[in-house]
Amino acid sequence: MPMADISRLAMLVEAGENTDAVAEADLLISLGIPAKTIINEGLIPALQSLKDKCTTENFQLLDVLLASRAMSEVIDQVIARKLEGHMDLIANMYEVANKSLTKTKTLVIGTIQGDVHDLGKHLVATLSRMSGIKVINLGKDVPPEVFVEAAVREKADVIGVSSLMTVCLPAINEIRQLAQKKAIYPRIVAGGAAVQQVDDGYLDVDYIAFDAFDGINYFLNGW
Ligand code: B12
Repeated sequence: MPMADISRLAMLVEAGENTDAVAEADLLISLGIPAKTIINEGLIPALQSLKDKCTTENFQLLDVLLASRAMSEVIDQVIARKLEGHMDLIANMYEVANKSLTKTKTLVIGTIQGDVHDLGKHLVATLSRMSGIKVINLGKDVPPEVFVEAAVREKADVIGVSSLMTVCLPAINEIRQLAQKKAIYPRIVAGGAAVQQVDDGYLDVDYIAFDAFDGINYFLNGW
């Protein structure tokens, strides 16, 4: 096997080589490369490089789905498995003390209605769970009222909503009003590429997370 290297991991994920990508990530983690580096420098750039294969005019579905599978497998089989229970390594990802991870908060998370992109949301859900947060993952294409029903049922402290599709942004805006009608006042945090282009007032959310780590920092320490 050649020397482990983050750019090789990115290349393998981009090419959809799931088994080799898992092996490469496994090697990187056993060499002590932080999970945050593997995610930010290996996985995210690999998916971003596929953006031209994922437009309305040019949609190379198989390539994008294979890369998506490779990324999910690295998250589930390497990041989640190897870091589980290693609270010092997990705390390092957010630059917080270990004890911040023992606060119990409940997060209801999903991808907004109309949008089926769920890799980013899955990553946030996985890392949040590993960080001691109770996570209720509603999946993708979730209507605003379903976020609110789950938040009522679970007494959620925070609703996390993901959107990569600009056309789906208006539905995020409905969550707060629906929550207030049920007399609940959770924090609402949005993430995903589409929400970066607007402000928190437009979406009526408390916080727009720059990435998964920024969002989880907010869940742990934001209020
Ligand atoms: C993979 C992918 C797909 C896959 C998704 C597979 C899956 N299981 O998720 C498939 C093939 C299904 C797909 C379909 C489509 N896609 Co697509 N897709 C992508 C692609 C290439 C990568 C997205 C990705 O997963 N990145 C990796 C993850 C980990 O990153 P992320 O989601 O940004 O998440 C990070 C942060 O944003 C944050 N985060 C995300 N959510 C949340 C939530 C919270 C609460 C927090 C705190 C943080 C957080 O955490 C993550 C880690 O830091 C992007 C290109 C891009 N630049 O993003 C296009 C892209 C999102 N797709 C696009 C399009 C147009 C489509 C289609 C309409 C294509 C078509 N012809 O039908 C369909 C949409 C169908 C629908 N109704 O949703 C456009 C959207 C354009 C727009 N602005 O609206 C993009 C931007 C590509 C482009 N053309 O530029 N797609």
